[in-house]
Amino acid sequence: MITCCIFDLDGVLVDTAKYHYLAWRELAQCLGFEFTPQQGETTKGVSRMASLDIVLRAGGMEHRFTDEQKQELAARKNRRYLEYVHRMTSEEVLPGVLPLLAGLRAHGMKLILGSASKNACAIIDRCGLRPYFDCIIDGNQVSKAKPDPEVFAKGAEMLHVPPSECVVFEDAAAGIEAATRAGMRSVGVGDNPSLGKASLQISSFEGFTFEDLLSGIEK
Ligand code: B16
Ligand code: MG
Repeated sequence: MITCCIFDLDGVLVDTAKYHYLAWRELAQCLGFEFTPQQGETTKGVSRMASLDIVLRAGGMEHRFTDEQKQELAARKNRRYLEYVHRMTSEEVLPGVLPLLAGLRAHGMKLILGSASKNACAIIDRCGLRPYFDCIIDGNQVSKAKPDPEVFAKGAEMLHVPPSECVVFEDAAAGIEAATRAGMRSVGVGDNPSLGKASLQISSFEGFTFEDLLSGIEK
């Protein structure tokens, strides 16, 4: 039985990956090197400081900065990223998301947002998504990044739902692993072969309904 759906944010409900990438690329350019779209892919679902390490490694600068300087670089990237976020609107909610969230609520599902992002609240407010969620767990409330199950386990605990009744929607392999380690089923969203370990994989939410979810994960 499924009573609770947990949604990752970036790459599942909205496409903020493009803004993360632009902000990281601008930081890299300021430091004097290029950060390619392929390298940007590897920051998806990864925490801010771990993403900074990926960027610095791409420029051969992983040992150049003190921890304090790295905090300042991450803060600089985040200020730039927030300039993009503050221009977001509900137009940027990905296709099929709103009908699915409304359908899940109509069937009495509890809905949780489970994101690694410390900016998750700003994003869902900008995009009008906050009213759909019973509980929000973001990067400010967890100490261990995915694939650690903390973010999903904490959400289920807050709503007193057993993990076996939860299904997690994720676009990153680390998120699918986190769901499995939390004892939850998962839906991989997107065509990336790295999502193959999910209980069900779908290309997008377009046309995807509560009934499709039930039949897909019970297989
Ligand atoms: P912030 P998710 C993740 O969000 C993003 O996928 C990842 O690219 C980003 O580095 C991370 O949040 C931290 O974001 O810098 O805003 O705290 O996919 O878990 O919703
Ligand atoms: Mg994601």
